[in-house]
Amino acid sequence: MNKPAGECIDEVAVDTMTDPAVRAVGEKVLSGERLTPEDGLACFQTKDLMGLGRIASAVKGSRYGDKAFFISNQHLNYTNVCESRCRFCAFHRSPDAKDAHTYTHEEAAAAIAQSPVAHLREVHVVGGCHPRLDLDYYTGLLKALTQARPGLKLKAFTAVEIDHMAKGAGISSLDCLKQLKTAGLAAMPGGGAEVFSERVREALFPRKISADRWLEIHGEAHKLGIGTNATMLFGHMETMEERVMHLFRLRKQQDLTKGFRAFIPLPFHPENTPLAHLPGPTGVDILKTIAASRLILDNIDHIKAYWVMLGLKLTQTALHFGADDLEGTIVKERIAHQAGAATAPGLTRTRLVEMIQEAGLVPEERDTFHQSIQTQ
Ligand code: V47
Repeated sequence: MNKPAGECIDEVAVDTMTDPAVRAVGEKVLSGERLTPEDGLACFQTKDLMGLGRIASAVKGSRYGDKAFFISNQHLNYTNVCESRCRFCAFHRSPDAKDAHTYTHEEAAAAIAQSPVAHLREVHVVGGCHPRLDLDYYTGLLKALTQARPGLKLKAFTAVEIDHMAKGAGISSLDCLKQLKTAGLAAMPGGGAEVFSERVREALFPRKISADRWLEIHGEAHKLGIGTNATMLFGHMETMEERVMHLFRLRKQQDLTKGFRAFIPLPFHPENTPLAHLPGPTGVDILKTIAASRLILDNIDHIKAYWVMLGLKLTQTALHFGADDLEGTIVKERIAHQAGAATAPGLTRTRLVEMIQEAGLVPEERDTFHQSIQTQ
């Protein structure tokens, strides 16, 4: 499926691009040359949004043509209790907060058994770093969910949660991943990466694992055959150089362990956080970040435009700026909504299909492993 970008991009009129740095990026992409961090920075700094978008869209087109992918899935946040207390997060609660919740296995299984999604393929399972849950809770949760709907795939637990549960159990993260895999872990989501900068970590998420540790755990998962995703939370206090560094660290990790399936840029939502005075990123910034991700991450197949955080209209636009995937039906999203996301908590499969068609593209349903599913 993956043709060299040059085969599809040759009709992109590189010589009409107004920014010489973007033109140089286009020429490199055409000739199959990898971008440098300086090229990456030029993608973020350019005023030629349309030129950048045309290159990224052509690369997407060279891989997937007119297709855009989605999945019938449900998000499940088993707990909002979290001892990390990151400053960008409106989701976490202390254990004694009135609206703190932690699902029993039975409650989690019931939520999935009663899912409104007709052909549910995947559950995306994430929570906080709860001080009192043990490893049996996590393995039991995976088993209970699998029993609730046999055949379901579980994309569960960020590297942050894996580090937390391994420490609690006094075992290595590798052993922890092995036990989770045996209990039903099929894939890992990309959350918790935030932005790979010690400066920003110290200011916003000092209790969370470092970039090195996040990458190490994903590398371990890849070696066990567990595919993972990656994210970048952007539009708060990070610099463009830090974004570029984040993307290049992911590219380097992927060269080594090859297990990242998708990258999801997450635009910062400030409401109900200690950073509520910040405006969050603009639409132009979001589109540039999607396009730059597609171009820098030449070794990660899928770029998701996460409709929950982008809004439906910008998501449709992002599909023409290098993104090829929308995430899914979701049912009830909490993390972004607590931080002010104005989208619906979930979308029907029909609405996802319509959204893609309205954008002039061809919807293709996929599974957790990005394999296409024949739709009825
Ligand atoms: O880990 C937290 C981020 C992530 C805010 O892998 C925020 O398929 C914006 O990772 N504004 C959760 N972002 C979402 C996530 C995700 C979503 C969909 C698909 C996948 C996947 C992964 O959201 C957190 C954190 O990095 N986040 N607070 C906020 N105020």
